[in-house]
Amino acid sequence: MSILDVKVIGDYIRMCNDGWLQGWHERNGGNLTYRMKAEEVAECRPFFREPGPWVNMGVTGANLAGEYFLTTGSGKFFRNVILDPAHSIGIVEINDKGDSWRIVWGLEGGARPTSEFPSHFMNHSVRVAATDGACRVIYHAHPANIIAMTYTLPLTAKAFSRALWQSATECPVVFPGGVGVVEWMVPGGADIALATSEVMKQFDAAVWAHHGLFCSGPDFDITFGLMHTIEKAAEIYNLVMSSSGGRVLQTISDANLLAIAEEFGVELNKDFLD
Ligand code: 2HA
Ligand code: ZN
Repeated sequence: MSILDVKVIGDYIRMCNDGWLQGWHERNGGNLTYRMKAEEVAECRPFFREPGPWVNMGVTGANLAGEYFLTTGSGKFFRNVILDPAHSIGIVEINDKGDSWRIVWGLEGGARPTSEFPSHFMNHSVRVAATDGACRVIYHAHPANIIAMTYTLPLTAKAFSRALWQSATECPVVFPGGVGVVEWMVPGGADIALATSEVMKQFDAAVWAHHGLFCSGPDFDITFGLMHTIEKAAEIYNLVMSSSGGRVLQTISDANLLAIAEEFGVELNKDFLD
């Protein structure tokens, strides 16, 4: 028995590899964090090592004190996670103030949690609050089509939510609240972490202009599915715009969107209807 036989570790590694296979993780692009359940921590604890030192994050999430997170490593390649988990990913414990982490498993050879750990951590903090504790996964990737859209559309939640909803009929069902947008910022620090977490108070997905996408959810399937659905819609949007030169003959109307929401019993964000 090894920690790699624990189900949640296998599921996490599978999600990393699925993202790699989608082409969303060139080089060291993207990062994935998962807030572990108490029983999952208990299953993994026999494999923990002497914890490393506490490292301050520059941000605080008091509601995450004492939690354990699975995280990808800074500078690590998603492509290598499946081959070498112990060097590519790890488990960190959060201190009782909710402002520092320490490594208890993995990230071997002096590795550290993802450079975007502050953004992930703040997003976890606001999504846990917004979902009554249901949110466990924060996923950041670099899918080409959603990034491309940030060059051609106004950087507003309304513009992106409408364009994506109208690009595929399933979209208003999968993300009826729409998606948020964060203007271009330097990645990796506390500023972009705070700006993104403001957006994530309202949305379960946030576009980072000219960079990528953050998605959140209660489990790996739902969160990966949200990333996949948004990127597929973005691909359709770009195909339509590039093949038509912007001369769209017909689209999914606001009345159509409302009809979908009614049929599927979801609450569409009315702020984004005309
Ligand atoms: O880890 O994706 O945003 C590389 C990144 C930073
Ligand atoms: Zn990134």
